[in-house]
Amino acid sequence: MPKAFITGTTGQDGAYLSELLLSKGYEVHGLVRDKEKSDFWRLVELDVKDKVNLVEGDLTDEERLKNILTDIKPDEIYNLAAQTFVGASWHDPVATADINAMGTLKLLEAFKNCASNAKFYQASTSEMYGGIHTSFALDEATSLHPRSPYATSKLFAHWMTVNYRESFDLFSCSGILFNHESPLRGIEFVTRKITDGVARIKLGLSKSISLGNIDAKRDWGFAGDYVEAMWLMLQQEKPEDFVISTGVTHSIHDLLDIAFEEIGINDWSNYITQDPKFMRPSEVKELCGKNEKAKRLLGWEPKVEFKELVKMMVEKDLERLEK
Ligand code: NAP
Ligand code: G4F
Repeated sequence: MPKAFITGTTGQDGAYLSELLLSKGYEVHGLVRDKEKSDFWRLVELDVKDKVNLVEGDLTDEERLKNILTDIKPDEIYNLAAQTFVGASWHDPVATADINAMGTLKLLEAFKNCASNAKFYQASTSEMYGGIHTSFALDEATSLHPRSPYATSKLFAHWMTVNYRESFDLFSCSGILFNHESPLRGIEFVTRKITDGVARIKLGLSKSISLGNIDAKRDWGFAGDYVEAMWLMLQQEKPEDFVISTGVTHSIHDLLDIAFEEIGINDWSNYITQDPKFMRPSEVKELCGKNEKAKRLLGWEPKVEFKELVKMMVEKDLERLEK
């Protein structure tokens, strides 16, 4: 039975990845910050909480990470833990860097010293591109220009993962994943904020949704498809970095159109307000990824399209609130 160690198990991707690996017969060990106080709602919704071996620890605690990897002896390590909210990273850049940059380096050290036969996956991000390019087919060779403390911390972790591969001949690779969403997405991110808000409006629980820059455009895919790509990257002979995206970009206007259509509203303008507190000091205006390498070498393709994704999220939020 192959053994996997996942950090960020309680998060959106950690939950879907746990479900996927369990279905493939893996023994899954998941890092959690507090066995008593952590919120396990995603693992509970997917009915996998009791099937994952929950291990207490923090990505910032190197000694603990070394002890865990020595005990578990995993075949695969997936580093998904992070301070993931871009907006919050301007308010707490130090904690963001401690977790995302230094935390990843500490895990790489634990991997090199205590589990060097394992394969290592790093959760890199399309935020590293910064949305500054005039061509919107961003791939593995495109230059990087992070525009937030979050993206900058992830850039460090990304290059450290490359560096451990090149310096120590370890199997370490990064997935440069574009935005991926699901009914398990955190409520602070714009997709879920909108689908939850729309469901509340439908049920009379709220009158409007307050947003920031609604002209932003993203390449949004389904998280369930993206964790499959993470696993495929670690099944390769050779460690390589891959862009994972749909190749299609949409604006927040498109997202609002589809979400409101689900509750029978065609003109959403009276239901949206804009608040400067949701605007970012430097915005990533547009992202679109070119996933040719993943298609060619991993045989990976996204299955769920944008419209289906938004509908799935609205339906689930309605179901939750009705309960
Ligand atoms: P998420 O839902 O926000 O989950 C983040 C996870 O990190 C949570 O389990 C959280 O645990 C854990 N965590 C935070 N700080 C930690 C620490 N100090 N020690 C241990 N665990 C800690 O994020 P996600 O959307 O699943 O994303 C997974 C990874 O992919 C992240 O690294 C993210 O940056 C990256 N990524 C995401 C996307 C996307 O669109 N979703 C795109 C590109 C890259 P608690 O429950 O204790 O808070
Ligand atoms: O949903 P968002 O907060 O996601 P963002 O910033 O793209 O980051 C997500 O995807 C990254 C991959 O590219 C991950 F690395 C990262 O961890 C995270 O998962 O914002 C999307 C866009 C932004 O341009 C933001 O300014 O939506 C805009 N937006 C407009 N109004 C808003 C809002 N974002 C949020 N969160 N809340 C608003 O009210």
